[in-house]
Amino acid sequence: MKNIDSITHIKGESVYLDDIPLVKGTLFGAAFGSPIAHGVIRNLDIDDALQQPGVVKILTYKDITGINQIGGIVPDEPLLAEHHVHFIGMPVAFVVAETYDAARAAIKKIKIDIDPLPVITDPREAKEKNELIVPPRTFVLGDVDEAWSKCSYVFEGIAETNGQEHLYIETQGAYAIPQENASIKIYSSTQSPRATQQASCKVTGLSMHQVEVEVIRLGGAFGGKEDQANAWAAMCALASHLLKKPVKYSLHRMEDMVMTGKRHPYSSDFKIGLDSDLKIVAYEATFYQNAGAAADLSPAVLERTLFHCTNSYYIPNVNAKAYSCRTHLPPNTAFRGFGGPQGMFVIEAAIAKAAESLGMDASVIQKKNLNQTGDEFPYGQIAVSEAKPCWERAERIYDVATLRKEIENFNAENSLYKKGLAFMPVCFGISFTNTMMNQARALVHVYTDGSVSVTTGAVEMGQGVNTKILQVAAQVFSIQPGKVRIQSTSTHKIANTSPSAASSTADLNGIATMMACTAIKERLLKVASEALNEDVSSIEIKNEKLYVNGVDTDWDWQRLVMAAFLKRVSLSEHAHYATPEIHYDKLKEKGHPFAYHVYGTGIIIVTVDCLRGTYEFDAVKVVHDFGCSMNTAIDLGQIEGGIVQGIGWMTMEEIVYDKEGKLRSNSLSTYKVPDIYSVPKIIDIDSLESNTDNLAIFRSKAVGEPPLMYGIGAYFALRNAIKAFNPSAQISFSAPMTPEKVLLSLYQKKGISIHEQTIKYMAIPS
Ligand code: LUZ
Ligand code: MOS
Repeated sequence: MKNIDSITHIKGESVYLDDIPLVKGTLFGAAFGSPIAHGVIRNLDIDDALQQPGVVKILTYKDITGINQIGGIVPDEPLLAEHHVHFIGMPVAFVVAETYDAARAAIKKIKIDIDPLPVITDPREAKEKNELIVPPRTFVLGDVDEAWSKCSYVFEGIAETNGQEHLYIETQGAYAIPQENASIKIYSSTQSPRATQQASCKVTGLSMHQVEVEVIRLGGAFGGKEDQANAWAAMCALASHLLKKPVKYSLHRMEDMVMTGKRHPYSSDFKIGLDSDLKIVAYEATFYQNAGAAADLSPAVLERTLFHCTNSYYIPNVNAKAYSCRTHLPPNTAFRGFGGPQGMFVIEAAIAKAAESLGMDASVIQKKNLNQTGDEFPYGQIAVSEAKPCWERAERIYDVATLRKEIENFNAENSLYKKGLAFMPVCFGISFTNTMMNQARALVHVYTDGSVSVTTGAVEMGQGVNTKILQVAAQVFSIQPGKVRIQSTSTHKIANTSPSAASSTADLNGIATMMACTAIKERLLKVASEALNEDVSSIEIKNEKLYVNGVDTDWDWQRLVMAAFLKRVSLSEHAHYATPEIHYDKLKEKGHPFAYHVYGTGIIIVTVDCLRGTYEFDAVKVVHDFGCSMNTAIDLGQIEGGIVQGIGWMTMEEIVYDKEGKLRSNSLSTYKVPDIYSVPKIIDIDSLESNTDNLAIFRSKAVGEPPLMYGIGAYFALRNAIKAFNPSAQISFSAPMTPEKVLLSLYQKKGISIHEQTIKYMAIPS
């Protein structure tokens, strides 16, 4: 089935925040952000700005009617700065005017005096100064200290990954409209209507039943709107509450890039030990997460780094420690993979280091250590499925032996172009790591004309979740998809939702929908059974027709629904689903946090232009564990998009903050994202069908985040191509591998670091 949004998308009729018709009298807001990364506010002068034409009001923390706090996990984030500022772009004031132009012009007239304080941008420096967001976490399996002595080889190193801008096409924004009796309706581009509602309530002092957050759909989110959609909604809510006027704020792209957090950069230490058979015996890792200036979701992201620190491998002795380090950057936040990719990069770097030191291809070590059913993850969960089937199938169907020969021949024949290949296995745990969040609700109404309305907590953000939920309802009732409509997501209809995140939205909300539809169907069948005087078990609905013992009746769906209504049988149901079996003990750091794992193996092939340092990806060939896909078009789209986004993170996307904490890559002219030309020429996706994991909706495994991590292979494919040109290159494990870094590595001389060489090349003769 096609994505139900495809027609309106193509016609430009899909409704995003900026397509919602404006209510008369709507005012427009814009936030004034701190120009300095760290300091004490001495004076804020808004008098001049207030005099600007069209300006209605300028809100500061003093205007807050509730509490000045929007921190989700840790209460460390004021909506508007009071005395301290902690990052450039930290909102200090909210200008409300008759137009955006007027609001933004007034911002330029605000004067602020700040006594600067020292700025930290490096997580290791923050750790040294004991600037931690939360206490560190440590995952332990076996005993590494004892294991080192059993290792034939031990390697150590450092691995670093930079951040990543979400670059959702629709920027952050919200529109608050006052309702009668001091209540407010907010349209928001949020992944988490409940969190947006809660933050708006805290700041205004209103109760949750007075504030409705409604979401029609988002123009992308990727985690960037899991927590960071709240501030703008709270500002609009506060202004509309005070002024009794509708207030809207859609961020300008450059405001969005400066003021919001991104994927967390990490700097990590690793130590890996192997026996003579190349089995990984021990692995030690220390992760320094660059959390930015406030907690946001960092503690949860940190946890997922640890959960995924051994990726697809079984390692009997593990000690992994993670620090969430407070720096003076915008609070970093959720981003597809949620810390998992950062953890996986480090184990892949450790394996690559071992392989390069031992003079072999990393895939030899990777393959030998893939986990198997029955193996224990460092957090205590026992694997019920395994990594090998995807890997072996990929080797076979993509004929890797021949691919390698072709690459060898190509590299022998070409001196200025070199190819590299890397394997990237992925194992990703599905469920919010915070067990409490794994719950969802669905509200289903069957109307008397036979049409069906479904409302859940799921937010459609381009991932196709509404299509999948529609399929669930159509399938359970056995009616045409056209009879089902998925309604917008609203906190008044479905309360206390978890964010649409963690790849779990279709599972959680889909199963709740299945439960609600099943309950209604059971009542309908009972009505039919009484009317036809047949046993319930003999009756079934198929394609909108009623069958008794497989024989057609003259009853159709429509008649059945009406019969139930006339008998005063409820045609509505509100169902609640909570993932069974999962639990986690944070004190012991052991449990069974995931409903299941998604596996896959990607093979990435790159060609490097050794004169220019530029590169193209020839192919990404994947075997992905779909379980049993509900919608192949949508799932393939998720995988293709994830791969390209992962490659972007690993190669060209380079976030640059200077020492003062100022974002230098603050627009699309200085921050390069993959375009259509950087998409691999071939993306082959083969599906491995598995059926061991029945906690997925209709056994269709989650597909949102896992494929991003195939992109990590891009980094290692590039290393291999560089080594084919310059075997002595000492390349640090530092992503992204931009063309500049590739070029420097290609021509790196023995014993000279890239850094020294850059200085040499860039030295201007005096
Ligand atoms: N969000 C969250 C997530 O709050 N908890 C998670 O475990 C998670 N995992 C992936 C993406 N978002
Ligand atoms: Mo996410 S990183 O699933 O919001």
